Formats: sequence, C-alpha cells, structure tokens
Amino acid sequence: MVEYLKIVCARGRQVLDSRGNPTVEATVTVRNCVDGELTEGRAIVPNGTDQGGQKTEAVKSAAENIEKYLQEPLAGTEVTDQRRIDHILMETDGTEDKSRLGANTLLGVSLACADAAAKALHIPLYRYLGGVQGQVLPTPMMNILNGGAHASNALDVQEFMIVPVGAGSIREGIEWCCEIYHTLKKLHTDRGLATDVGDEGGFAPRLSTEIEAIDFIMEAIRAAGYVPGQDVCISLDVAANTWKGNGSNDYCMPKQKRCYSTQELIQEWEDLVDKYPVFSLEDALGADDWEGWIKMTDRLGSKTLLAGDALFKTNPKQLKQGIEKGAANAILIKPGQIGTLSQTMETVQLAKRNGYRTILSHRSGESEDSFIADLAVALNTGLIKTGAPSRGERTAKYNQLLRIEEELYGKEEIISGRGSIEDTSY
Ligand code: 2PG
Ligand code: MG
Repeated sequence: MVEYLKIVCARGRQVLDSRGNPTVEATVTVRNCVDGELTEGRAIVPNGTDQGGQKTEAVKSAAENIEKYLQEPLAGTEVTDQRRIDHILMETDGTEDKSRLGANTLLGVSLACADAAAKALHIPLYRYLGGVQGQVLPTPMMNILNGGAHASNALDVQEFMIVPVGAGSIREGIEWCCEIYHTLKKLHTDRGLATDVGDEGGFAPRLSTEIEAIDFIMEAIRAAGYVPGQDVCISLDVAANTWKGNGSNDYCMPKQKRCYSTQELIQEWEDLVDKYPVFSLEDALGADDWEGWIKMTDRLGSKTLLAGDALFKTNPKQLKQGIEKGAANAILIKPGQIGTLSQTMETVQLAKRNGYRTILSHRSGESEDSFIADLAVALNTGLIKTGAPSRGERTAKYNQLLRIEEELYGKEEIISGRGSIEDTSY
C-alpha cells in the first residue's frame, strides 16, 4: 500500500460527557507525505449507564494510556489502513475483552484515525467511511419519554421512542417527531405534569405505568395530526437486564415492583404489539435469557422488530450465536461496546447478511461528537437511535444528518420524494 498519510502522534485528554462525567477524547495527527501538511482528527467516546459515573482517575489514566502505549505502535502507520490500525490497537491491548487499555480508549483512537483520514483527504466523514455506497439516511427512532435508569420517575421501561415510518425524508421525519415532542410537552402542561427531561432529553413525567405512558404518546401523535401506525410508530427500549438481579429467574420491575416469569413477560409484549403500532422492542428480555429470546422471536418476530442490545453487545461472536439460535431480528450497534471501528463494521455486515435490521445507537452519556450520524449513513444502517430533539449532544447528531441529507440529495429532491431515507416497512 502506498503510504500517503502517516500517523505521527496519538494523544488522549479527559473531557466531559452530557451527565457531567469524565470521558476520553482521543486526537490523532497525521502527516501528508507529499506536502508535509499536518491534520488532526479527534473523537469523544460516550458513556453508557453501565459505566456509571466513570471515575476521574480511571479516565485520566485511560487518556494517558493513549500516548503511553498506543502512540508508538501506531506511529508511521498509514491512517487510511483502518483494519491494520484496529489490529494494532487490539494486539497492543492483548486481551480478548480489551480490558487492559479499555474498549473506550481503543475506540477513541480508532475513530479519531478515521476522522483524521477524512479531514486530510478533504472529504466528508460519511463519504470517507462509506464511499459512494453510503447513501441511505437512517430513519430516526426518537426518544421522547424517559424512564428506567435514565430518569427518576416511576417508569421501568427505559426509553419510549417514536419512529416516523411514513416520512419521505429525514428532514420530514425529524420535523414530524419534533411536532409530536412539542405537542407532548403541551399535554404535560395541560395535565399539570412537570416537563423535566431525562438523560436522553425525553420527558420524564410522574406517570404510574408504561401503558399510561404509551397512551400519552399515542394522544400526542394524534393531537399533532399524525396517524399512529401509518405515519408514526412506537418503539421501546425495555432494558430488561435492569429488571433482573434478585437471584431468581423472574423479571421484577425495580420501581413498580411487579414481577413476571419469562413466559408472562412475552405475553405482555405480545398483548402490547397486538394493541399498539409497535415498530420495535429492544432488550425486551434479559441478556442471559436465550431460551426466552428464541420463544419471543418465534411468537413476535413476524410482527415487530426485536432488537438485541445487551444481548449482542455489538459483538460478532454473540450475534452469530443469536443467528444460529434464531434469537432476535435486529441489533443495536454501539461502537463502544466492541471497541474498534473495523469490528463495528464487521458486526453490521454480519447482521445485514443474515437479515437482521441494524440500529446505530448513541449512549446515555453523550457528547457533541456526531460520528455516529456519519457512520449510520456510511454503513446504510437504516435506523438510528439518538435521543430527543433537545439537549445539544442529541441534536448534534440530528443536525449532522440534516447536513448530510442536503449534501447527498439537494434541497429539491428532499422536498420532492422518498428514496433518501430507509424503507421502514417490515
Ligand atoms: C441503551 C443506551 C442508549 P446506555 O440502553 O440502548 O439509549 O443506554 O447508553 O445507558 O446503555
Ligand atoms: Mg438499550
């Protein structure tokens, strides 16, 4: 391979995520071998709830590790050779689960390399990552109501989302969702409910049950002038792992304290899917409940998307298991779970080859970095979950998608028709 853009240094620094917790920002500088020009790429790694409030000390040393352990092995490497870079990162870490240097540290460097390459080549990040093939704008799955570990209300389901399945472009889809979001806010005020928001920007009202929350959203969809099921559907992230942990096989809602067996919970989901326009259910069962997932996929897989987040952890090996067993039919893609860009791409390819829908996802502790917006278009993931249309770290992704749509399709085409956005019929 002709060496053209060589890595000259890699650094880390501690910055903030959207919950005020420390996180890692990686920077990678490359030198153009022809004209000697230096370009810096960077990436901020987001944090999930499972990473809790990351300890400042741990993040500091993760940031220092970039210069201490990764800079030297990467120096001189062609920055566009992403597979080689990711191989070097994994080899240097040396553990299967990337526990020595940390998946977050490796991911920061992996993404910063791609950012540096795109900048040095003077092409947009999505085009660098996806070439001329990356052209489908993802349909947004917009979180408008928060519960579970992301809010301090009484709801045990973590995320309530709306999906503009009937929209002809991402611009239109985002507009519809924002209208519904604003209508929902007004309905809160009418009912005397506070309009506080949770970690991902969705409202966090003091409602008592999930059904009440879903009915509230249905009311907002209709009041905004849209037809549920035809224009806009509903998605939930149950995060059912958080309903486990008392030692029994049962699922117990941590706040409402209702308990279910796997069988009973599948029945609940089936009733829900039969009654409401449910586009997808994410982590509707726990990550260890493979038998449950197989049964649930058998019963509900033809009616709705069943997405595995904690179940697959963006790991191709775990996804392979799911494919073999017939568990789930969609996967959340979180680069931070697997730790390098190449492996993230591998998981997306594997999912697509096997008919699994792919949902590129933000984390609950995000930043202004909008890498995932470019990545969703580059990989044609078709779906993106990136929070509410409030809070700058969430709107950063929507705004980037709007820029990309305009660049790819031009203003006229956006207005005049479909084509640019994923076909969400299922
Ligand atoms: C999820 C994510 C993002 P977290 O469960 O899907 O919404 O949350 O980043 O806390 O894992
Ligand atoms: Mg999830």
